[in-house]
Amino acid sequence: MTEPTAVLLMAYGTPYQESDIRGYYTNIRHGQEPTKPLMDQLVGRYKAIGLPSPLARITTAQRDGLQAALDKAHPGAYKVYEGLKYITPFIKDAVDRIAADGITRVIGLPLAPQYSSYSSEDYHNRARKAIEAHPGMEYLPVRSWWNHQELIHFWSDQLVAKKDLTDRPDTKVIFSAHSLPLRIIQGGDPYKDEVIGLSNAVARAAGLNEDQYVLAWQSAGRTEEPWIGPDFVKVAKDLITESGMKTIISASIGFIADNLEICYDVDMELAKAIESAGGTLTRLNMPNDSPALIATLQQVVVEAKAE
Ligand code: FEC
Repeated sequence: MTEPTAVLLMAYGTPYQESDIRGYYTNIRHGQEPTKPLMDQLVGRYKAIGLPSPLARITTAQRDGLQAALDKAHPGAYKVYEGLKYITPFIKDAVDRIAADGITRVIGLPLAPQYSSYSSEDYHNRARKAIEAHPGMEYLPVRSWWNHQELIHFWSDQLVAKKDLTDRPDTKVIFSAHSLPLRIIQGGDPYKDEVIGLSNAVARAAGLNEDQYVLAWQSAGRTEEPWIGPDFVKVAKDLITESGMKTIISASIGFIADNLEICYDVDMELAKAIESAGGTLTRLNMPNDSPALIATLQQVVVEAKAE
């Protein structure tokens, strides 16, 4: 039997319990411990959504779903491993397990649909570094996969199902993705263009015209430097108070799972801002471990192996 190909599914990771938060946050901050106000703020956000964040369960379900789909279509050809950036099981742990299983060909697949040097390339760099300890391993990085039809239709199908609402003149769809420090984009990073590409593709597939949607940015970090804007909370408030909108449909197309940024930043912060401005929020479901997301990942893997 030929050797299977490893699929290294790489995700952000999330603290499993309150005592994990400091270490996790320190890892995100490149080894710099958070100050007490920053810690209090983050602990408060996690407590508000309830620990652990659903992200932990969903990442594992995505791994299991992808493994099952690949087993069905290509029995014995792929073995899927989960490796996280900021908490266990780390990307390095997954690479060590791949090596222990005697597999030498690794497809690196970040669970972030759009490429950015901050997220995607950092996943790949961590994987490449871990692989250096295992001579003879071949690494096949997946750059980005936002333009897969299954993913586009996952989002557009939900908008089509809400056509009665989207067609109303007082409804606006806000597509959003995680903001990034402006310096990353000014350095030539394609992230912003890929997010714009996905929002336009979803809008087109849903039959929306340009007046029916806007793109905004969410969840900017707590740092001094400027981040990509406009922020989706301000955009939503302005749409209601200045443009007469009554319903905001939020589609966080930059993410693929219910996580802190969805359960807190959208479901609590954005919802509260919209409500206090006198409007109503409708939030589209996230891909999570849906058949559409699993089919997308499966196709990405098969294409990566064929390249
Ligand atoms: O626990 C959970 O459910 C949430 C996990 C989580 C995901 C996530 C995704 C992305 N982030 C991206 C960029 C940045 C930049 C900074 C930053 C900071 C944080 C903090 C937490 C956090 N992120 Fe995150 N992000 C998640 C969680 N993120 C917690 C620290 C507190 C805060 O600032 O809110 C700023 C730090 C730095 O300068 O390095 C930048 C991007 C994504 C989407 C792509 C991906 O998933 O890799 C981009 C999920």
